[in-house]
Amino acid sequence: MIMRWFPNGDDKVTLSQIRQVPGVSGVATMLPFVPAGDIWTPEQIGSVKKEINDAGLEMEVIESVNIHEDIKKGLPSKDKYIENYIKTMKNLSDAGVKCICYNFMPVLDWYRSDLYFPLPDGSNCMAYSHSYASTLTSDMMTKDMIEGCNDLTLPGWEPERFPQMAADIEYYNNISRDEYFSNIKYFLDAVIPYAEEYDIDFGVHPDDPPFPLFGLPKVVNNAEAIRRYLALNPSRRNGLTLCTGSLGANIENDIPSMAREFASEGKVPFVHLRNVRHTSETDFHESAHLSECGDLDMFAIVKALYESGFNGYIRPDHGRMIWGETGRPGYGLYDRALGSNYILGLWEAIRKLNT
Ligand code: DNO
Repeated sequence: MIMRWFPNGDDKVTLSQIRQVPGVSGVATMLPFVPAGDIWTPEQIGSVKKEINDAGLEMEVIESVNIHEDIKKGLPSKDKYIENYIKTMKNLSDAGVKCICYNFMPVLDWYRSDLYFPLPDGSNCMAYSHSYASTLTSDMMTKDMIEGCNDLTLPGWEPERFPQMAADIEYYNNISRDEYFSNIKYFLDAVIPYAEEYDIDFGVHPDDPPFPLFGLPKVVNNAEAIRRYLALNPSRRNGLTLCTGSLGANIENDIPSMAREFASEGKVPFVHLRNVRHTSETDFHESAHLSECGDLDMFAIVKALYESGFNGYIRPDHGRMIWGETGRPGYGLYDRALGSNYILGLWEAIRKLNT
């Protein structure tokens, strides 16, 4: 069990607080100040690792090493960025990293239409309205997210992305989904042999939300798309970050069955566990992790993982903001701490009932 944490003073939650959450042994982190496409140097990695290890925690998971847009677009400059990516993998492996979470979403990483949606219990959480999102331009969307971020960087909304966003959207509107998948395959075939050599599992993160915006292709949004993605390169290292909230936003996705299918193939190195409550077929708000607080059956998901021999990393995903806490939306301490211990409780009960 790990928790997400951002280095360089860019997190209100401290490593010593995380260390005190029972059962949490490490963090998933990243170097937010290194632009996508640049090499993460051993010195940069080493100094974050030292800080984490000094706090008594492990740094075995990186979320994310972002992929340069030229790779996603399949431009000739992609090879240079892929070469840099492989060097970063080597440097991370030398520092003991075992898992890289990344995504292949074009232009946008994730989006919510409300970062502070009020719940009846007085807490707040993030929410999504598809009809609202569909009225936005990329500039309006960026403005919403930046204004809501509480002066902390929002992962996936790094300022370097903004200037060319509108042009990028247009670019992707002019390539087919098949072409996009061939760009993914090109990337995977280049990096996965190194993942094997460096002992690193790759976990692609699903599209979040799983519904199309700005006409951009969706790549990892249901079981069929995941099967297609994993088949692009058959290595076990080409895996999935099973994000229950992202996939669960589509009510047609059966998350326990996806967990069972992909974890039993050994293709799930990393799980993001969170719950969502739908207010319509496409609209939802995030919720406390407990099954009864949302639409996902956390017991069924954890049971499917357990029974499929899952032995990767889990982190509690986006929690609510509770008890007056302020900070990066989705990434407060308290609700994620509650969530992690609920999940660990489910795991313990299932394990003991099975042994
Ligand atoms: C949002 C996160 C995503 C995720 C990336 C992985 O809160 O779940 O930003 O980290 O998509 O590359």
